[in-house]
Parts: sequence; C-alpha cells; structure tokens
Amino acid sequence: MTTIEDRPDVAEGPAPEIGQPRKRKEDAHLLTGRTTWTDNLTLPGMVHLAILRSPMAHARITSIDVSGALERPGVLAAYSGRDFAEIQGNIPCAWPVTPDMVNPGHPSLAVEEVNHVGEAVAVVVGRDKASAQDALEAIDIDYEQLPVVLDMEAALAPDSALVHAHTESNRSYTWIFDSGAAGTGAPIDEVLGQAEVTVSRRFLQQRLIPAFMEPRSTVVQPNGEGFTMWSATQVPHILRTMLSLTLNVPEHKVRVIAPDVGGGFGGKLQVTPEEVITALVARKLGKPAKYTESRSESLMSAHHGRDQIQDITITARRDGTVTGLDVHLYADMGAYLRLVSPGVPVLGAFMFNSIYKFDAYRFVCEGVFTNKTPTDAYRGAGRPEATYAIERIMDELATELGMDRMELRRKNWIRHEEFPFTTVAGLTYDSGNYEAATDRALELIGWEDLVAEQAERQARQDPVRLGLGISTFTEMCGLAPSRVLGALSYAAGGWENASIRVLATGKVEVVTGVSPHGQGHETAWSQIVADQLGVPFEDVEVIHGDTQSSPKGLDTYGSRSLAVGGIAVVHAADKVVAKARRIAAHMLEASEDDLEFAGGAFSVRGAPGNSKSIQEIAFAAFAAHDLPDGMEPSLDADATFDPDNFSFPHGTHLCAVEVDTETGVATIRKYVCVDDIGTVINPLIVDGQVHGGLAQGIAQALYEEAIYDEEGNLTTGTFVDYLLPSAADLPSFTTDRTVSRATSNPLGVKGVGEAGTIASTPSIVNAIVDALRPWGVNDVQMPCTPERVWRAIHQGAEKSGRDPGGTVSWGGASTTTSDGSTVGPLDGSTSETADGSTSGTSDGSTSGTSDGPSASEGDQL
Ligand code: MCN
Repeated sequence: MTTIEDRPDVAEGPAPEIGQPRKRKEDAHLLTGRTTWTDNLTLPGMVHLAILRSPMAHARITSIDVSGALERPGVLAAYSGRDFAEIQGNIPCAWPVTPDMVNPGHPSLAVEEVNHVGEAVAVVVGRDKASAQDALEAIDIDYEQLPVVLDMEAALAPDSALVHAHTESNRSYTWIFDSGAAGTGAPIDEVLGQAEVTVSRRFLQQRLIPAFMEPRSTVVQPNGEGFTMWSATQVPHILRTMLSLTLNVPEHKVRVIAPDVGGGFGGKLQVTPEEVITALVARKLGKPAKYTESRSESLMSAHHGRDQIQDITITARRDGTVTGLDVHLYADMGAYLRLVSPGVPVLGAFMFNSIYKFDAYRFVCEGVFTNKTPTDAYRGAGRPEATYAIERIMDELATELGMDRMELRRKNWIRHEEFPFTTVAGLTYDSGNYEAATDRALELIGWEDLVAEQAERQARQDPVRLGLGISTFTEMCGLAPSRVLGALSYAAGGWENASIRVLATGKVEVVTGVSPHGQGHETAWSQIVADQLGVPFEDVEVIHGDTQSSPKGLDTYGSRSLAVGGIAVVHAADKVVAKARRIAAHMLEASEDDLEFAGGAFSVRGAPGNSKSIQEIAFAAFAAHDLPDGMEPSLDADATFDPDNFSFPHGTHLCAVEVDTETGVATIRKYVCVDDIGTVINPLIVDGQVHGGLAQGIAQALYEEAIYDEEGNLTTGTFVDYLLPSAADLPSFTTDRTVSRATSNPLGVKGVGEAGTIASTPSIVNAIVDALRPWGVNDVQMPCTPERVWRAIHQGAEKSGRDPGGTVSWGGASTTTSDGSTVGPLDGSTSETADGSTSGTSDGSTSGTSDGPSASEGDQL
C-alpha cells in the first residue's frame, strides 16, 4: 500500500494542511446559534405529534380508544397501533448474526402487546405540540398486566415467562467463535485442562443511555408517492433505504436530510419508531408533521447501550505467559431487536484478545430478550465492553501471579516488529507500537513517583489511598471491509463515497457520504483536499447529510469516517488531479509525464515559469473551448473506497485515582493517555474527540447507570437520577500520541472517535481496585459510586479481618469516625470491623496499632 510520502502526485504546498490544529469551520454557526436543528424547522401547515407511551413493562392492550383525544381543542387526529397495523411494517434489524436468530418483530406503534416501559402505543396530532401533548390523557387504554422479565439469566431458564408469547424462549441467538474450529488457534478446552494458573471473573457491564445533547426530532413533508424527512440522525443514507423497505415506498421517492445534528454517540444510528410514526401520520394526513421527543422520553425510549454479563476465564503459565481466554457473554437485547442490536456484542468477539498473543480463544454470546428498552450501538459498541473485561482480568491475573501489572502486559503483547500480526480472533493487525505508547504514558504520568507515593500512603495508613490504573487497548474501527461485514452477516457494506467538483472560479465543493454530528468533518475534509489539490483551506466547502445532494454513502459511526470516507475524498482528488494533468498538458503543449504538480500548479519539469494553476485548469474545463479530444467538460470526479482491512488504533491510558476510604469517594488526580491513531489530520479535533470519549468512559466507571425497578420502570429517567458528568466532574487530561501509520489507506490514518471511551473505563476501575487491594478487594461493580466503594472496603475488611478505614485500631474495638458518626455496613449486617475503627487524625496522618497492619507488610497494605 502506498503512503503519502511515496506519492509524487500529492501536492506539496508551502504549509501542508494535514497536521495543522485548524479551528473547526463548523463552530462559528454552532456557537452563535445560527443552526438548523430539526426542531427549528417550520413548514407551512405543519402538524405536531405527541406520543402516548406505555407505563407498563409487559402487558396486553385489552382495549384502546383514542376518540377522547379528538374532542380536545387543537387536536386534528389520533391513532393507535391498530390504525396502522397493516402499513407500519416492523422496525428493521439489519444484522441477523445467526441464521436461526429470533427476531420477534417490532411494530412502531404497539398493536397487541407492550414489552417495555416507554413503548409507543398511540399518537395524537395537534395544531401545536401542547394541544397534542395535553390530549394524550384523554386516550382510554386498558392493559392486562403480564409477567415482567428483567434478569437475563432467569430469562433463559426453561420455566421463565416469555417476553414475546409467540417465541419459544427468550433467547434471540447464540453466537460462537472458537479458535480451534476457526483454525486461528488451539481448542480452548485443551488449554483450560492443562492451565497452570486460571483466573475467572464475572464482570457486569451496566446499562448506559447515549445521552446526546439534541433529543431526537423528525419532520416529514409528504410529497406525492414519497416524502422528505429531516431527522436528527447519524445515518441519513441507511435511514432512506430502510424507510423505503419498511413503509414500502420506492427508494427514489424518499429523501432524508440530516441538518445540524447535536451528537449521537451511536444513539442516532437507528431507524426509530418515532421516525416511522411521523412518516405514517404525515402521509395519512397529507400534511407536514413534526415530532420532537422530551428529554425524559429520550432517556426512556431511545435505545440504550452495553448491558452485558461477562463471564471470563484467563489461563496462564506461572511465568505469566497467557495461554487462553474463554468468554461467555449474556447480552441484553431489551424487548426488541433494533437496527444493529445483535451485532454489537458480536463485534466485541474480535477484541477480547486485545493486544495480546495467546493460543486459544472461545467466545460465546447469548442475546437475550427482557422487558426493557432495546439496546443497540453506543460509543464503542462491543469494543469498550471487551476491553474492559480483558484489562480488568489482566490486573487480576497479575495479582494472582504476584507479578507487576505492566510487566504482565509487556510479556504478552504483540511486539512492534511482529506486525502485521494475525490474532487468535482471526483479525490481522497491520501496525502498532505498544511499547512506544506505553513508555511515553509512563513517563508523562510520572509512574515511578506515583508508585512511591502509593506505598508511602499505605505505610502511614492514609485514609485517602492512591490507586494506579492501567489500560492498554486496541480496537477495530473504520468499519469496514464490505466483504468482512458480509461474512459477519451484516446486511450492508462498509464502503464510502466522495465527489469533488472544482467550480469554474476555482472554488471546491466536496460531497461526502459520511454524516457528521459533532466530529468536525467539514474542517478535516477541507484540510485533506487543500493538500491534495493545493487549494486554500478556505476555498473548500463540504456538503453532507442529504440523500439528494450526497446520494451515495453509509454515514458516520464506528470511527469510520476518516479511514473510509476521508480516503474516498483522497481518491476523488487523485482523479481530479489526473484529469487536470491531462488538461494542463494540453494547455502547456507538454507531455503529461513532463509535468510536476506542486502547490496547486502544474509546471513543465525544468521550466517552472511554464505552469498552469488548478484554478486556471478548472476554468478551462468549465469553458470547454479547447479540451483534449474526447474529454468531458468540468473538473470533477467521484470515488468509492472500500478498505481491505479495518483500522487498528491503540493506546495506553494511565491514571491515578485517590480513594477516600472513609467516604468511598474516588477522585481522579491524573489522567494520561497516549493514543496511536496513525497520521493525524487535525490534532485539535483529535484532542476534542479523545476528551469527549474519556468523559463517556469515565462516566461509565464512576457515574452512569440505567436502573430498572422490579416492575420494569426506569428509575433513572431524568438527569437528576442518571448521572451524566459535567466538565467540573472531570480532571484535566494529558494527551499525547505516537504514530504507527495504517497500511490499509494512503494517508496512514486510523480512527479516533471511540478511542477515549474504549480505553478509559478499565483504567479507572483498575485504579480503584488497586487502591482497595489492601482490603482484599478484587472488584468493584460499575459505576463505582461512593457507596459501592465504601461497601467494598468494608466487605473486604470483614472477609480479610483487616481495618476498613486506615485507622488506629481494628479487630473489634468500637469507635467512631472523625466527624463523630458511627460507621456501619450499609446492608444492615453487623460487623465488628465496620465500626471498630477510627479515622485518620486531624492532620490526615494515621498510625497502626500493635495488632494492626504494619507498614512492613508493604504491598499488602
Ligand atoms: N481525525 C483526525 N485524525 C485521525 C483520526 C480522526 O483528524 N487520525 C478526525 C477526523 O477527521 C474526524 C474526527 O477526528 O473529524 C473523528 O474521526 P473518526 O475517528 O473517523 O470518527 P467518525 O468521524 O466516524 O465519528 C464517529 C465516532 C463515533 S463512532 C462516535 S459514537 C462519536 C464520535 O465519533 N460520537 C460523537 N465522536 C463524537 N463527537 C461528537 N461531538 N458527537 C458525537 O455524537
């Protein structure tokens, strides 16, 4: 594969744009409120929708009468699922991961049954939103309650109640990868049988909510046979095709526009019931219609992410050589399969082995239905979950072996001279340098000093302990080679398209098939084109997010836009330059081979004064007075790129977390990440992407969790209960990069959009567990809230007979904390240890008693 250095045709402008920290072109209009959010759109005669949602997690709809709503002022129409039963189709699922996968079908408006709280059951159409909303209470609906299924393991029991009465069980699918059968390694059972050391853990990936800034919103304008939809979506192209199939409308009669979109994080990689309902209503009434969800509706009904039980066993030799990995996942699909729900955990199958080499690997994933909101892609989609499990268990293995955690990783990771490397999961990693990224991260964080401080705090029984967190990672992104996606049973491909038009005046329009919603593609694509064509950055306009103006594309997710869409731009630029070269040769009466292209101009080699700029050539191509024989006028080109491999960014994330053992509060003191994403187009954008990703990964470790009560009600249905961190909750991050160029594309770029989220969660939890090891703690369930950390200390102390609080006495003496309150276990059980301690002295120092742990116990304490 060629690299940019190998390519003589790439313009060498005086100041290459690639690599410059350009401020984002997009931001001026975003920051000054000159945006077009979908909800800002108003069309003549537009009606407004409000949706009635199920208050029950599982119930039969015994009767529904919407006529009461029709009598309310300002109401034009009201419909239940029964009104649309014949025409609404099912919300599509594009990833049948196994041939026997059970897909129960998902009508946009429930007809017979509701299967999760928040499911849409009826829609009211008003002259304004308030009238429609108010009339929802006039709908008369009776439910017959059905048993609620919430626990995944219980759901798989033969005697479990069924989420969907017409299915045989609550299992959607079982997907298996076995290195023995696949020929990528040894059979796992042999390795398990002979293992010198085996460590098994159960990790829980709590359910998360992709809390994008702009709630979902849709406007539909009916238009003859078809319609135009504006939607706050990440995937206008996928949406168009899927709407056409779902609603049986010819695809060429459907136009989808994603105007400004305020974030998605995977949550808008979807064909939503709300989009379908809005289209149904608009077409039925022949009027433009708008639906915008409230924040509470969004938290309850937009798809959720994660929610897996991970049973993982790692085997090793006593010298620390990892020999095998056995993973069993339960993945909560929620009540229905959405667009890519089943494929999300399956993507993780290729990442549990991460950066490590070992012989045997098995991955079994069971997709399970429950009476909860469906799950689907959320930033990282399968890869953060896998990275969490392997990085947590590597720490546990190191502890079991009594080995330094970093040494264990070094011993097992792929060394940089071994690339390209085909892993036990069957992927070929093209490039990377884990040593370089790790060494740089260790240096930046000042690891040795932190280790010394940790020991010193332990020695003096400081109630605030220091935990050091490690996470090394890689991910497969740049989704992706269409052939591989096809082999994984994904319905679509992974190519991307771009076209470039050099206009008569030399200004450039770039049409891209990706659909940014916060990633800054307009800026990055302008930088790429500026370098490729030698035109000013300011002269490039990027057009996206409208199936009419950018008709070919597969949109933005999976950190694919640069490594696939950006490369399509490069190939389109190559074609433009090739055409321009022919015109230039004609104009300069020279041979094409004698022309040099640099700084946006072709000149005759050896006669630099004899040149034509790309702008002059563009005008000549427009005027078409004297083009080479047979050449079509205009300077433009179109290219589609389908990479032959994923891109494999990697990195090392390290952190120091202070854990107050008296309150359980964990505070991040330092966070350093060194990512390797190949060539960087725009370091400012990349830092922004990493910062945002870190915030989300840290939020999983410390704050966020979607919680259902035993009746299936979402108890975290507002931002009061669902703890989305603000900037003030996060530390300043230290970011740096190493560069191992991707070999699967000519720029050498790898994706970055998910990196921070993938790597940060295990780094934080590893740090917290590290701080609590003295109490025998070997796991803390996420999110590591103060209560959970406090409990872990006290339960660990109880089991190990150690002091829970860095105290002056332990083992039975009854004392109080420094503020005078008595500390006891939160589960109500009695523990002598729990209240048998005092906290540190007022100056923060503590001392051990003669029967307490002594500083000489070193790393134990
Ligand atoms: N970039 C770069 N150099 C690199 C890699 C990337 O300059 N070597 C730049 C790209 O040019 C692009 C940005 O970084 O401007 C992200 O590129 P990429 O890694 O290709 O990711 P995508 O553009 O495909 O974005 C998808 C990714 C995903 S999967 C989620 S989820 C996510 C994310 O992006 N959701 C986001 N970042 C988000 N950022 C915002 N503001 N909002 C979201 O919803």
